[in-house]
Formats: sequence, structure tokens, C-alpha cells
Amino acid sequence: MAAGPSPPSVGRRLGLLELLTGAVLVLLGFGLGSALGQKVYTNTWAVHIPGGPEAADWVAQKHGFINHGHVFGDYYHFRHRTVVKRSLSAHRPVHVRLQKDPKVTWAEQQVSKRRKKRDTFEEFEDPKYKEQWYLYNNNHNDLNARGAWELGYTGKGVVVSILDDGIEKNHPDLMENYDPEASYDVNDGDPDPQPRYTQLNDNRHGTRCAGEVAAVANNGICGVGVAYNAKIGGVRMLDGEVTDMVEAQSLSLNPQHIDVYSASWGPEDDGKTVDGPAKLAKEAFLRGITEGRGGLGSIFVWASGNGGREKDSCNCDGYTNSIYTLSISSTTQNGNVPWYSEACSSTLATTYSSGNLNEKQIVTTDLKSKCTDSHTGTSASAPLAAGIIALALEANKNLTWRDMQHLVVRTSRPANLVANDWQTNGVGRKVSHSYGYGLLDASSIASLAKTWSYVGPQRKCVISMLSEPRNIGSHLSINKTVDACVGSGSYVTKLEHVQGQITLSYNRRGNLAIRLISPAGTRSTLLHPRPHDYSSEGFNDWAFMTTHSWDENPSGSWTLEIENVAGASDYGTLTQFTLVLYGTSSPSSGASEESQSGDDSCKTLDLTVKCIECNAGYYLFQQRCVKECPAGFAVGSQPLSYAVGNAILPASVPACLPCPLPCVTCSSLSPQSCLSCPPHNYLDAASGTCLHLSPSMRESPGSFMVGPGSQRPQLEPSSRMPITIAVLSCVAIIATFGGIFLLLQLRSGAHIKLPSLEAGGGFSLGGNRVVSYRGIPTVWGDEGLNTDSDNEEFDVHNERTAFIKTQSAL
Ligand SMILES: [Ca+2]
Ligand SMILES: [Ca+2]
Ligand SMILES: [Ca+2]
Ligand SMILES: [Ca+2]
Repeated sequence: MAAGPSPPSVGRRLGLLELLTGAVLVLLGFGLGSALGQKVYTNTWAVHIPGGPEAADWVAQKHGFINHGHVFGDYYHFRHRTVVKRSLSAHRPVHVRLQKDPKVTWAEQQVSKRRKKRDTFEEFEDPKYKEQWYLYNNNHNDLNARGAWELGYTGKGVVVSILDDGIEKNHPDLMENYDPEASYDVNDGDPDPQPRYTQLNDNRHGTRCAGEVAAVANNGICGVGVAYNAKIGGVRMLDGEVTDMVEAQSLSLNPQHIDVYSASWGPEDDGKTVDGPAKLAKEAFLRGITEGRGGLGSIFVWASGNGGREKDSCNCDGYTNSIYTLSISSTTQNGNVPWYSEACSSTLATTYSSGNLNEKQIVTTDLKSKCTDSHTGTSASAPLAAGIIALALEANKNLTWRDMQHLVVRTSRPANLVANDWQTNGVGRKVSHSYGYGLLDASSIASLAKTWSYVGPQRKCVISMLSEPRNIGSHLSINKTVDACVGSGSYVTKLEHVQGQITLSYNRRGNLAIRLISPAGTRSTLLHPRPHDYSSEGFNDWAFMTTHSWDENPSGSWTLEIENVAGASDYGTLTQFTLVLYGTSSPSSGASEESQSGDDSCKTLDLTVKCIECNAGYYLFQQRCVKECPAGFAVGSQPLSYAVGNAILPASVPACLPCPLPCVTCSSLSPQSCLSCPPHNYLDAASGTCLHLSPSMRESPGSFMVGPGSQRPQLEPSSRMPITIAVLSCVAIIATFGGIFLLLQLRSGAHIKLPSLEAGGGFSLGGNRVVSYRGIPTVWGDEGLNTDSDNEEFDVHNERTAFIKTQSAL
């Protein structure tokens, strides 16, 4: 009986009653009037007085008005001094007196009109929404998600898939947005990605990431996703052995249906690994960006890594270092670099995530229909970015994968993010190795997406910067002035990604710092020293990537600096430095190219105003018409995958199609017309095909990229033979070097890890792969696990163990 709220005292009740009555009267007087459609009269009049402003002033003064200004013509805005501001009835006496004045030809008391401010936004009823500080807060230290929602963007019509350990598809806050077509179980080979339940909830990661993107809004459960009307799926691929094929299968799931793939995994963040996608995963990325989303390109959002404590560099992770992935780092609630964050030049932008114990973490859906407020790490950042990208895609479905990166570069905000390495690049943008271009801004990116036009086809200019091997010693600087392939179809005047493709040997890799300085003076740290990396394997054709020179003009002097930070006793040789410039040729970002291939080149547009058929003399490329196919493509015939009602259109149209594999560039779609080949292949000039190098030849620098389409457009096929001979001689020299080097190592008794093919980065054998979550640093993936591990073994390690480690570290 004692339970229940105590009744208020009589006095308080009366007070309440008065308050209520007052409120009702106020409502009746004002709000209700307009709510019921009744007119609400203001104390202002519109008055027509010919005779100039003096006459208007005179009339105003005479009848008790203030002249609030001239509207146009002879119309004036009058406000009465004593009439109440809002009333349900017109003020007849004042009105009649005014109208009868001989100087006044017309007057009207103004009525208040219902005008809803477009930016008003209904708060969600979801109980945890108020704790989602990173989506919206009063200080505006947030991702500006609410701004995008107010513009009407909520992810409708966009499909996101989380590549992780599964997704709880029947979670009450995900169910409504769950998309089975964006889901698959690669681990068990079935369509149901439901996580495997364990006592320690090891497989909660994917479900947590999914809720960040698309938890349902206004259902009274948990919080809301950034793109709360997007469709969300999950691929179960981390709960088992991860092979090259498992990765490739996950990255290629339903690419005509899924728009955005969010991945929060990669090679171990132990600060000593150099590894990246192997054969199949590489091809999955390539096919994704060329064929996914009807040729616009799948969007791969990638967490940059959690190896901050181990001083890891995300440029040593071939997934995040790839130009095809949109790499995302984290910042804390207070705008600091989190302890787990990895710095590198390939990161494009940042979202919020966890930080120190006094800073808030991420609210999202959790396993077993629960809700959590403690999601952490860069793996919490990638899904927030995926959600924001979904909002931008909703604003403009025609964006290519590169358009999206352009939008991120332009709209991310460096303000309020603390780092000691912010620099202003050659086009005036601030950029940092910890944050890329700054914090994503959902409202800005969606707004700019709306009016963005295609940036134009990607060009690739490949320049060999080294004529002979160079001794690194304790410091090596390479400088060369380049013309960015001027006079060829690969000419780049406006940069996107830049790669420094490097092959070098060194007795202790982790002692090296590598920097690339652009003609505009922008300094990108391609590699910072990694104290745990004692490897003597060096780098084998590793393509260090930087985004920091985006939109700069690449013509001019480029400098590569290699520095040994430890001591003078280290030694090694740089054998390859190839500069790869990606970008466009037009100085303005796309508007002019858009008009070149504008309306007259396209014959048929579909319902979404995408070109599906070109006029004679033009070829269809990425839903636009071009006169020449870009590098990597050749003219072919593409089936017309379009149907409106039962309309009959031609079965196929001339289009630019990707070169047959393994050609990188080609003169036609025939398998015998390769012009250049991928690494570890060479071009057989006689047959026009790419041939695999034998394993002993693989150690050589990647100068096999030589070919008219990419590296040396001016080279004639007949000139390739001497190059092949030269390269083979180089191989012999390098092999000798390598031998001597290894011998010295063995003699010095240093702690040497024997070279393994896996760590070369370019050519993993596709066996067991060491893959780690990005939620928090993990311990699974230790060498012992590489053997015959079954699922039970994973329970013992991974997130929880690491989480405890994490907490103690704090
Ligand atoms: Ca299953
Ligand atoms: Ca909800
Ligand atoms: Ca890493
Ligand atoms: Ca990337």
C-alpha cells in the first residue's frame, strides 16, 4: 500500500489548475485560432500612399502608426502603436480612420499566415537518442546529422551492408530496415547472416555497426541510425577462417543492389605487419568500382585501424591504403586523437568514436535485442561514415565512387579537431595524417551532393622516378621534375590520389620514415617509424598512398625523402620509386567536362536522367557519353539493361568496357590486345598477352607496368624488348644484393624473421589470413591461431580479452 506517488497538496493542486486555465486561455487567444484555421490579425497594415515617403510619414504620425519602411512602389509597412500584436478580430476603428484619410488609396490590416520554418525538426521518441551526442548537440560539435535530416535526407532508397561477424536481423531496432538481399553468410555458405551466439557475445560487432547506420527512428527502442530509413544488411565473414576468397566473396556481394559496403577489419594492427588484399580481393575491389552500382562504382568505407598504441601506420594496411576504399579515422568527444588511432596519409576523413574514460562512446543496437552506449574504436567510425554517405547518395544517386571522395574532401570540417600536424595543402585545404580532411558533415555533404556533377573519367599517369638503385644509408632524397604525362591521354592537371610505389631493402624496416613532397609543397608522410617493425624484408612494390595533394596540379618537382631515425649503422637500397598520379585533366572539377559530353552526345536517358544510349560516334561510359574510352577500357557492346513498361529498345549499345583480365590497358576487348599488365606479369609483345612471371622473377621492381597505356605512353612495342632485358639484369643485381644482405644479417646474429611471401603485400598466397576487428585492439590472429583453429578457439581470444586489455591500458 505504501507504494505509488504521493498526492500533491491541495494548494499545489489549485496552483496547477490556475496554470492550466491560463495556458488554455492563451492557446484559445492565439495558437488555437490559427490551429483552427481562424484568421489572426496583427498590428501591422499595408498602406498605399502616392506622394512619396514624406506623405507616408505624415499619414503614419497622424493616425498613431510607425512607418516601418517602404515595400515597393507606393506601398508602406505601418505598425500601430497601441493595437495588440495578435488578435482574432480586425481592429475596425483604426482601419476605417486610416482608409478614410484622403492621402491613402488602399489599406489592409495584415493577417498572420501559417508558415512552418523548414528547419524545424521533430525530436525522436527513441529513449537513447538524447545520448547520441555525435549525431547532434547544442555546441554543434557533431556530425551535423540533424541538418541532413532537416533537408529531408534519411537514407531512403540506399542500401548499406556491414561486412563483419553477422547481423542480428530480428533485432527490434533493425528488423524494419533489414535487407536480406544485402546479406549473406560467407562463413557457413547460407543466406542467413544471424550471428553465432556465445556466452561472451563475441559476435556482437556487426550488429553494433549496423545500428549506427540504420537503427529505426521513432519506434521507442534504443536510438536512431544516421541513415535511419536506409536498408541495412550484413555479411557474416569474420566468424571463421578468413581467406582471400572469403574477403573477395564478401566485397562482391550483390553489387547492383548494395550501394555502400562498410568494413572494419584488416591485417593485424601490431605495428609490424605490412599486408594487403591478395589476388581475389584486389579483383573484387576493381570489379566493384568499375561495375558496381550500374558502373558508378561500389563505395567501400574502411576503418583506418586501431594500432595507435603499437604506433602502427595505416599505410602499411593495403585495404585502407587502397584508393578504392574511403578510409575513415576517429576523433574523441573532446576532439582529440584517440589513443588507438593510426596516422597515415591515405585517410580521407573522420567521424566521432570513443576516447578516454571520461568521454562518451557510441550508442547502438547490441546482440540479443539490446542497446549499448559503449561501442568503440575506428570500427565505430566507419559505419557512421557509411550512414552519412548513404544520406549523400540519397541526395544524388548518380555519384560515382570518386565523386563521393571529392565530396568528402570538400565538405569535411577540420575545425575543433586537435592534432599537431595540420597543414594547409597547395589548394588551401587543411589536412592531417590523423584526420584526413576533418570531420564528416552530413548536412554539407548531402547538400553538395545534390548539385554535384560528374568529375570526369579518372586518368592515371605513371612516372618512373629512379634511374638506378640508390643506397639509402641514413638519409636519401630523390628529386625529379615531372610533366604529369602532358601531351598524352594520361595528362593529369588536377590530382586525386597519389601513390609512391616503392621497392626497397633495409635491415630494420621500422626505423624508416618516408615522406613525399608535392610541387605545391605539401608534405605527406608515407610511412612513419614503427618501433615494433624489426623486419628486414623491406618493401616490395608497395604503393604508399596519399590523399593530401587532392586537387593540386602535379606538374613540377616531386621529392621523396627516406630517413633513418635510429642510427647510422642501418643500411639498405632503394630499387624502385614509381610515382602514380591519379586525377583529371580539366582545371575545373567537372562542370566543363559535363558540358562537353552533354545533351547532344546522349541519345536516350532513362527515368533517372542517366544516359543509357549514345549518339553515333560516342561510347557509353559510366552512364555518360565519351568519344574515346579511358585507359583500362576498350570499345565493346553492352547489353541494354533497361525496361520501362514493355518498351523495346536495342538489345545492346556501343560502350567502353573493362579490358579483359589480366590486361591493365588494352587496344580492344580481344584477349590478345593487352597494352600493359599488372604487377608480377609481363607483356608478351608477340602475342599481346600478359604472362605470369616465374616466382624467382617476382622480387624485381614493378617496372613491368611499362606499357603505352599507363607508364610510358610514348613507347613503341618494338622498344619493349631492351627494357625486358634491362629489367632482368636488374633482377640479377637485386638478387645478388639480397643474398649479400641476408648473409650479413645471419652473420651479425640479428633477430631475423625469415621473409615470408605473405608480408610482401602484393601477393599473399591466400591461405589463412590474419584479420583483426577494429572495435578494439585484438589479440586473435596470433601465429598459433594460424593453424587448425576451429570456432571454439576464437571464443577464448578476441574482443573481450582485448577489451580488458584496453581498459587496463587506460
Ligand atoms: Ca547462417
Ligand atoms: Ca530506434
Ligand atoms: Ca593497422
Ligand atoms: Ca583508402
